[in-house]
Amino acid sequence: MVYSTCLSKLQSFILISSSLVIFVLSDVPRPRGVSLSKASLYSPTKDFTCFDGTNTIPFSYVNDDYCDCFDGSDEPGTSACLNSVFHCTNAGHRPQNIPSSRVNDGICDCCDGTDEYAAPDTCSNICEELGREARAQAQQTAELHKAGNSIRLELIEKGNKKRSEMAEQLSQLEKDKVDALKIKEEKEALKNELEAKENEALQVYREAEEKEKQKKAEIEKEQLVKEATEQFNRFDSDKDGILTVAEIKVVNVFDKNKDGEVDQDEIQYFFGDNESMDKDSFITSTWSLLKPLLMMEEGMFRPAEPEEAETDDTDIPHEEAHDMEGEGEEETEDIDHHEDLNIDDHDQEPEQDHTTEYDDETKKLIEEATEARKQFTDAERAVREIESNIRSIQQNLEKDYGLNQEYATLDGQCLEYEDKEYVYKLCLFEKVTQKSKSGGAEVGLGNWGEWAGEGDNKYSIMKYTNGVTCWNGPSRMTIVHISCGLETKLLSVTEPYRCEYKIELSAPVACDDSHYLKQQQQKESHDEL
Ligand code: MAN
Repeated sequence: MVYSTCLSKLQSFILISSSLVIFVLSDVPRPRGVSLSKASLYSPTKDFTCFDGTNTIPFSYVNDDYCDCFDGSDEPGTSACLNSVFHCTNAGHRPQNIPSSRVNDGICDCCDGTDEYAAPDTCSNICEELGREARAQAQQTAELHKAGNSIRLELIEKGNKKRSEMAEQLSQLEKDKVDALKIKEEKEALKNELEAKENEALQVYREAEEKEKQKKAEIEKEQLVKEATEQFNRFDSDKDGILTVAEIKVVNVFDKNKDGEVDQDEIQYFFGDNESMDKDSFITSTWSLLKPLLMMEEGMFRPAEPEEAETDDTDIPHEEAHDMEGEGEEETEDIDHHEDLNIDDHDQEPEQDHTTEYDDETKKLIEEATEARKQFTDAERAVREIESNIRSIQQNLEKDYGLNQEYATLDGQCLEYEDKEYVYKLCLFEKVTQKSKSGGAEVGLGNWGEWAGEGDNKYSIMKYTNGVTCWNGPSRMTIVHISCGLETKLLSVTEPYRCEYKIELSAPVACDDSHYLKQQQQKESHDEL
């Protein structure tokens, strides 16, 4: 410990001659590693106070290769403090600040070589050469900005023109909308009036049709009662007006499963829990169960003449009919008889529908109302179209196209970029997409979101968000960095993080001459510090 302290002091002594005593060659004498702007803080005639105010030391301790200040401000020209900064003047090029830890480390950090003063032969001063190259480069960039800026000025002019045209269109559309709404109202009133007349005329037909329908239903009902009654009378063999279990047991149509007898399940099916059934109950409940069976078994049947039906009922006793089951002639006769009983005339009468022939007056009213409906629909569509145009112009006018509307004419312009795997498409202020070269659907990498640059550089970064959701992850999004270039084109597309894409876009619109000059000046004055 003592040894190391002694060694450190010895080193300090050796270095004092080269660090403290030797002031840098410039107008203002200052310790090594100190910038012009901080020179006044190091006065050889006074004690030195650390920048953070935590310690005051004799001036001879400055650059003595021993760290006395927590902030490293006493050792700008040595590597004694971890956190101090060495300033190289770099005459002929840009001044530079480097961490003092790099002082005398055998590597040339400053182009003037001053960071390696312990071995002066290590580095040669290449600042003039570098400065020349940098100035040529800066000149080129300035020229690019100048040329780009003139295109940008044209874009500004076009952008402003486009905006004022849109504003004009908008006010014209607002006027058109007022007119279109008026027409719509008129057409609606006319439609209502003509529809009322049409309705009144059609009402007569509707009532007639309704009456016809009712009549038909009544006939059908009567028919049903008639055929059910006929069958009831046939099965009611003792003609007492009551159908009993005994009476149906001998009629084979009640033998649903055709096993040769009408069993308990079948009786239950047709009679429910009743032992007998009067005619009304037969008509309302049993007939609907029986009729399909009769029709299936015996084909379509139509009502027989009352006399014939009477004859049938008396001529064919049920017992006999049952006994003769499967015996051909009688059975056939029975079937024939029922085939004749074609009571279902439903299909034979065409349905009364709206094919009704209307009288000429009604026809004229329908035509007029139809035309009025069409005109109203057209008027409605016209209003909707105007409203949709208004909305889209308003959306455009609300968009931020830059401080001078310089981006306005680029809205909707699409640019493509291909890499090995994908074709990327950026439609400015709309969306970004990606399409695999090996096929498949287009994948949305984001929709226009906002400007995302900071401060004065707001309009140099675009953000497109809410793209297609990444598998097991968030929605895809794209950041577009815009730099000055004479052509509007995509320079690169990368995916620095999964489903987060970065596009480099060069465009004259980003060549803002005055902004560039301002930035350059700021940089230069910062470098001087
Ligand atoms: C697709 C492409 C890629 C993306 C993956 C994520 O293959 O959109 O860019 O990284 O999906 O699963």
